Amino acid sequence: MKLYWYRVAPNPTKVRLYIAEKIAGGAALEIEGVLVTLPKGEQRSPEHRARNPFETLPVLELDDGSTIIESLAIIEYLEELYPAPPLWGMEPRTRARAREVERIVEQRLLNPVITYIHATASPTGRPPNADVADRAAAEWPMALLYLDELLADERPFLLGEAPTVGDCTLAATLQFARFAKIDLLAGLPNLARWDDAYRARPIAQMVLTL
Ligand SMILES: N[C@@H](CCC(=O)N[C@@H](CS)C(=O)NCC(=O)O)C(=O)O
Repeated sequence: MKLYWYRVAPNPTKVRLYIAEKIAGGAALEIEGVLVTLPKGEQRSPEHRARNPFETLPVLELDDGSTIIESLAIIEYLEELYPAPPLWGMEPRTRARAREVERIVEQRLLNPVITYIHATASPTGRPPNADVADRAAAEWPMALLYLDELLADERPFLLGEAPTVGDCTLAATLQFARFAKIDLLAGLPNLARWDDAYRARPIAQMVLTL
């Protein structure tokens, strides 16, 4: 299998963190990484469009040449192939909670952060739009407060003692915010502690560069 990715871009980073967590937990995942340089527009090349008509990353290419073009679908596919260690948890209720928290991180935090960054100083050259940026920035404080409260009992990961996919999505989001010099963590001590601890882990350091 091949994973097409670019550094710091949050959706590929989420998948790369997921893969790193799985390998660290003993999964025999063998995936070759292939860089697609987003600022140069390589995602719009005919080769990449053949992999993914939406011109985005990540893309997982299987050995038969077919592709999976949504980050969460890639994660679900790999999780079914390599169930151990379980990155959604073990029990149905835990798995539902892990999926719920991951959706909150992606939809209420990552997506507005991406929208804001592309509407202010887009790394891939999209035009600025102050109204879009303002609306996006109004969306994320509630998610940040929710996560800060979730982490108030000093648990090491969002769901407790072991990482789940939401931790990968959150770390990818906070790295992208750092790249754009947006301080999301002011006044959120629990989230700031989670961020420091997550980034200090060797697994995270294999993937995160900021
Ligand atoms: N819903 C998709 C979103 C993919 C996406 O938008 N990826 C960004 C990088 S984080 C991208 O490739 N953008 C290309 C561009 O801006 O031209 C997923 O979760 O995989």
